[in-house]
Amino acid sequence: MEKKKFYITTPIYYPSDKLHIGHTYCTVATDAIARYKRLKGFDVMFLTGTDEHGQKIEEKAEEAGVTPQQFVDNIVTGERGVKDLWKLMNISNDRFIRTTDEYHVGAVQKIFKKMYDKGDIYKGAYAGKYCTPCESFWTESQLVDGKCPDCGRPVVDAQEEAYFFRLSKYADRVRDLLVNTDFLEPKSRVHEMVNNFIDPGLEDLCVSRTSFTWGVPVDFDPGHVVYVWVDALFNYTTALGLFNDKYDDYDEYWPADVHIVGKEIVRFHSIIWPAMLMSMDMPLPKKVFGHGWLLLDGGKMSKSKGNVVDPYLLSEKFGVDALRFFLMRTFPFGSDGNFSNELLIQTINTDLANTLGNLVSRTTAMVGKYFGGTLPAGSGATEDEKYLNDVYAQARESQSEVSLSFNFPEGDPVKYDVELITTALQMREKFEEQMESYAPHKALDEVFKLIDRANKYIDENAPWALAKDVEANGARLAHVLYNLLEATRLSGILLTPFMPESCGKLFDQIGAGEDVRTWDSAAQWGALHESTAVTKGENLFPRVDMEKALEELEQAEAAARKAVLPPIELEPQLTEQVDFDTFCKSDFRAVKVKACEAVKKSAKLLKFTLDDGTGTDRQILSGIHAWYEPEDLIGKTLVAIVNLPPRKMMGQESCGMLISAVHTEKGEEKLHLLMIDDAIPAGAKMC
Ligand code: ME8
Repeated sequence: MEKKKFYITTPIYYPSDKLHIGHTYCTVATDAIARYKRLKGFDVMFLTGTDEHGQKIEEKAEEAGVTPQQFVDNIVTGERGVKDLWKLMNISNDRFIRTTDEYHVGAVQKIFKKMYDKGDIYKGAYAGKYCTPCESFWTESQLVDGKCPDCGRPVVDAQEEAYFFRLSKYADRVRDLLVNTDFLEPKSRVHEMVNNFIDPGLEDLCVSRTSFTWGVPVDFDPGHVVYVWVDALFNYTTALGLFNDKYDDYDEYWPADVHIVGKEIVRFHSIIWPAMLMSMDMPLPKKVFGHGWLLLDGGKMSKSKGNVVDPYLLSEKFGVDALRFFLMRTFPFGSDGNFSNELLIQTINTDLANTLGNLVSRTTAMVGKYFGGTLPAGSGATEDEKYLNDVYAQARESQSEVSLSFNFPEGDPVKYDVELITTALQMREKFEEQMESYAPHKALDEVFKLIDRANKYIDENAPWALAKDVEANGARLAHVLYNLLEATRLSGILLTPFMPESCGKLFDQIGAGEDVRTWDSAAQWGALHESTAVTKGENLFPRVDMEKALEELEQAEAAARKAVLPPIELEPQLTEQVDFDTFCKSDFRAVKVKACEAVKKSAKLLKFTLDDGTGTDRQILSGIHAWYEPEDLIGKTLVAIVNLPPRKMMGQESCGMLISAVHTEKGEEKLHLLMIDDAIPAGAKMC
């Protein structure tokens, strides 16, 4: 039977900076969904890539003194670039598109021409605002406090001859799509789009630029480049072969089943994208899912704020799977979530080390200790348990509810077996329901219900007590351990999309072969061969020492921050001019340090007793203790401004100010007192 197709995409990322944990979140989520669909037997096409054109890239390249192509090549294919990151994170994309790929460029030109020929793209003049970092056009009324409504940064005036797309023509159809179908989810995003963008009136969209060149040239009008979002959005179709010979599976996979995108680009995907597809008479994607942001200290991560979290650092420290798991387990996919290193370590320790890791290591250790690694024949599912399995299988088939009631005498251990097994037999369906609603965090909750139940089952059955009398309890002990292996296997199958590598190791440890790692077998209790060889291997999820790890992370993050900081930063020069007479009113003199001591209770202040040539000592306080020890300054000749009004600091008077040179080096403030030739007498005037 031919497999059902499933086409899923991530946004294509701007290689204007190295990617951070927010991008990783989006890609890992898409990967987990793609892997889940493959597990279910779908023929999946998973596309990701990079969106390499636009003014922002052109400007960044210029700053770096390289060509735009060299600039993006470095970030996409260079060491620790985008491709390296997805490899490290075990992303299973089937295809990777770069919008600078020739086949894509040619296809975008044809697409642009087709919409132009249809009359949906026309020439006009653009006058408005442009946010370069977001590559977004805005009207005056859309600005918030005169700034970009998406990122809050300043916008620039953009005035140029441009082509426009008749977005307004498609407003009603797009509105209908959003309001009356499940095209856009979560639903909260629909209200946002309709209320903020469609109902106030959709204006035609500027779709070409002439003020820079880094883009797809409009082939019938040299000087114009296609607006980067038009170029970018069509990647989802050119990567399948639309208008190019590079690929040939457009008919197989288009329309996409889902585009996974971050909330700030929902507008492009749910309004502009369907409108352009309508113009092209192409089928619309079935769904756009707008996920939330990972925030840091309540705000969006951004390179310019210097608060990005490096996925390389975290995966090197805690392992790729632990990071993947954390991202999916902790943050509800449709909402924003606050990232913190503490939360990451807490999740690793609670869910992975204490809960899942404990189940695996205790179970495999006990099979080893009590049975030499192989359970005896007859320890597998009982006839009653097989019956239970069939009841649930039939209910799934007929889509009906199972209603069974049991009445176990107090202390009957079969009660524990039945509770464990019924939890397990319901898990896959509940998991599936959540995954199909794009709620991976809730899907994981379902798996952890079984893992928690299994850990409780260990305590209820106390295998160590059963082992004291193997003669009498050996069969029960073996059955208890078999049930634990089964619970581990079933959980492992559903955790595989999230932690592919660790789950492979988990299966190896419990002796689960390929035939019992499948989606079908995730709903079959008793499928694990009872005489399988179990080995207690490496600890799959080691516990993390929170305090130590936080300290190490802080150091590593500080070092990484320093590495990207400019080596030397200088205060900008003042542009406001002072007239000569005003300047001459400042009296700078050579002063000699007679005594110097730290001011009590102050970490910063040093108190100087200075010879200023007048015959009377001058006292100046200066906040420079971070850079100088008092004894090192005695006898030095410095420069002071002596006609500032006296002021009190920490209860002591300061008459003047010592002059220093300041700059910032790798983010650290540096200060040097101005020291002059000792041959210069105290009191000499500087002019
Ligand atoms: O938008 N938390 O590229 P991009 C969660 N080139 N997601 C985040 C995030 C965070 N802190 N920061 C970024 C673009 N993202 C376009 C896409 S598609 C045709 C073109 C997500 O590199 C962001 O929400 O700026 C977006 O979905 C994705 O990373 C790419 O962002």
